[in-house]
Amino acid sequence: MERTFVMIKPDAIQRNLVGEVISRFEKKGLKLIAMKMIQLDDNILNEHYKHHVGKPFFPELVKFMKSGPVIASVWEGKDATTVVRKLVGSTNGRNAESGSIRGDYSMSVSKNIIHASDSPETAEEEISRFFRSEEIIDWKRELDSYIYNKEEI
Ligand code: IDP
Ligand code: MG
Repeated sequence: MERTFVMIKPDAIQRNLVGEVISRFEKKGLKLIAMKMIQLDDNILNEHYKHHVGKPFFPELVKFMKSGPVIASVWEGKDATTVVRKLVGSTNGRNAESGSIRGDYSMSVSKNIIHASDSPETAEEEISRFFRSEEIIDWKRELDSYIYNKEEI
């Protein structure tokens, strides 16, 4: 089953939206297989946002992402990356579709609640950046037969 990486950003933690965000993934039927609260530093942010290094907003992005803890998590499901990106919505909260997490909770292009991997390849890279293999739990979910049909599992 595909795995994807999700990080709840400092703005969501400050705004008490952690439960709300996690709840959306749970209710959709994604399976939580790893989670921890961490304080990011320059090293990991330079790596995680390497495609944005040098852009005008990069220093502000790093400052924001270090302003408080984040919650890193791994979710498993069929086509998990695509499904999660859809639930998250587009980058700018003001343009994000209503019903998506950013569309419902963000007014900003930067303070946008959540990070989610943009492809299955990026997801694997991000998962190994933030989690050791023993922190990821391969547990059996009894409800799976109500969430997927036989061909989908
Ligand atoms: P994504 O989070 O939707 O994948 P990316 O383009 O990968 O968007 O950008 C990573 C993060 O950098 C965004 O979530 C946002 O916090 C920040 N960011 C992106 N574009 C801008 C911008 O134009 N101004 C300020 N911050 C930005
Ligand atoms: Mg991105």
